[in-house]
Amino acid sequence: MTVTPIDLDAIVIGAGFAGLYQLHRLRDDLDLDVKVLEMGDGVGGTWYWNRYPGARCDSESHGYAYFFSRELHEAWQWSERYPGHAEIREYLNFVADRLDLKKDIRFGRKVTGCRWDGSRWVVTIDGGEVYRAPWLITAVGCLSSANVPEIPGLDSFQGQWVHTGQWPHEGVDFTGKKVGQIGTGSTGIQAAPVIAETAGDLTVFQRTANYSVPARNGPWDAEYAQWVREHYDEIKAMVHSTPNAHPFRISPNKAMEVSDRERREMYERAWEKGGLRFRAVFHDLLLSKTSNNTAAEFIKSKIRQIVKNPETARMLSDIDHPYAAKRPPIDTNYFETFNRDNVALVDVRADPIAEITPTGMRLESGAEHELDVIVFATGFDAMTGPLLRLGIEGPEATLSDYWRQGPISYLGLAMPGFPNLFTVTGPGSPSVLANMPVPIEQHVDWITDAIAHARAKRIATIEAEEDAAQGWVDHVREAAFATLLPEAGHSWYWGANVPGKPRVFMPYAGGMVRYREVCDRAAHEGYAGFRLGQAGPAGVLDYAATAIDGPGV
Ligand code: NA7
Repeated sequence: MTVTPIDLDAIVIGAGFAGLYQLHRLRDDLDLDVKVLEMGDGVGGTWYWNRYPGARCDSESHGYAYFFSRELHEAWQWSERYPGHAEIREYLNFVADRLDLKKDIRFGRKVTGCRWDGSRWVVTIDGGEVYRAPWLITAVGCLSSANVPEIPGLDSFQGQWVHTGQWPHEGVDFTGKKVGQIGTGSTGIQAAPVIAETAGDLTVFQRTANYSVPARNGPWDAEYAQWVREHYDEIKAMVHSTPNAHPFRISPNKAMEVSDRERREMYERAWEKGGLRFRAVFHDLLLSKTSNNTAAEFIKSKIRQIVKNPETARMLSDIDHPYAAKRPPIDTNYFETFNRDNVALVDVRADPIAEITPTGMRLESGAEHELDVIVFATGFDAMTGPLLRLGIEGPEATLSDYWRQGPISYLGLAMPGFPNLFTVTGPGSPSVLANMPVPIEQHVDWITDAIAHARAKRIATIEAEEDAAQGWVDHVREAAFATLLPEAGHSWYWGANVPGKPRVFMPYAGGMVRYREVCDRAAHEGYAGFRLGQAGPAGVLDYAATAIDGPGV
């Protein structure tokens, strides 16, 4: 079979927040011929796939949006304090329609390989299509590669099993069923209360107990919506000036600088206010173990107050890491759910899962749990997983070979040995430690400027230098070790949730403000840390489409 490749100026992979904005910038500002290749049948990225019960963003709505356009901001109104998954898809569809983006998105395209042919990227699609372009930008998100643990016997299970990150669009009917949920991260903590409402029985299998703070979600009243519309500049300035890019300030106070009583009252107020703001009550919660202990103990005492069964309360509050050293969840009635008659908690650290049987689950002790549905709220092969599954091959090595000992990237944006490939929110960027749309916009703007620079100066290739990338990897590590984040060694920030994955702290913990400055400096210094290759006489930017052999030859 002969395939005629589709030649473009740039290819973007993924149609979530990042891919949509990248398409807009390259097409509408640089006038490039660009297509987005998207595996799903609609826009949304992470939110296209994560449709599990209770799926909702932990960032507050007014900060979880694009800030590049006042007009878009004023034309959209969120309905609740935190946006639910369906409303986020509505928002992204609204943006895509307003900017007329969908005509340049190819849906249902699963990328199977990306190979540099000497002057451009050749991207192959499951089914045979081939796209080629000198610029390739991955906008595949950090949490899009579902992690289903390899538990023996899963194939034999006669009931239904689902992963929260690949939730069936038609939903799952739990009515009257015996449901087992594995996992108590942010996802499991959101899902369990909603599943429990219709399930016959819900058993939550907990390996690591987790902190959680009430989200205090609720509808926005018209007055608040009006305030948000009228304060675009202030909200934008706020998300651009806080280290975590959320629309609230982190207190300058240290936890041990106030009296015990004051501290307790401040935590109480933050608990009532709810959400990730709890972490912002003191600025040193992730810097001082003593300070962190005060927050940890406060939350544990709340768990013990809420949960009536003392043994269940003990298991839920037996938490082994500092507060917020793993991604801190927020919830709606998570701990309260364990007071329901139809909900049970099982400690699978004390008694690990041995196998899945045709009718349920068996633990190492021999205890059997009969189940109709198993929900894997077991997280993702985060940050590197979505990139590695693209089959990226540079001139000298594949990305999986290059990252065998862990991800190496300069600024989380580009890798040595992979010219003209940019990764939005790649490993080494602040991404998941920040309110995602803000770093996404910053990355996309930076990448767009770099491509504009290259085109203006007839630069054919931009490639991160090895020294710069190694230096950045060291800096990312240092930034993490300046905090308590490394103390949760089993978190996905470390890749520890996927067996065999190298243990490297992946996101940049130095904060968005500092990160933005570093990126801007590199650009202002003529893309310091990048090797810039000049175009040959023909120029890399114009070449005719030629037929190449596709699969099946
Ligand atoms: P997480 O945070 O990775 O949580 C996954 C949960 O699943 C966590 O409780 C794990 O326990 C548990 N898990 C994973 N594998 C197993 C096995 N084999 N047996 C028992 N328990 C297991 O993923 P989420 O989807 O909740 O959240 C991901 C991010 O999405 C979140 O941080 C936000 O940024 C949004 P463990 O802790 O590893 O012992």
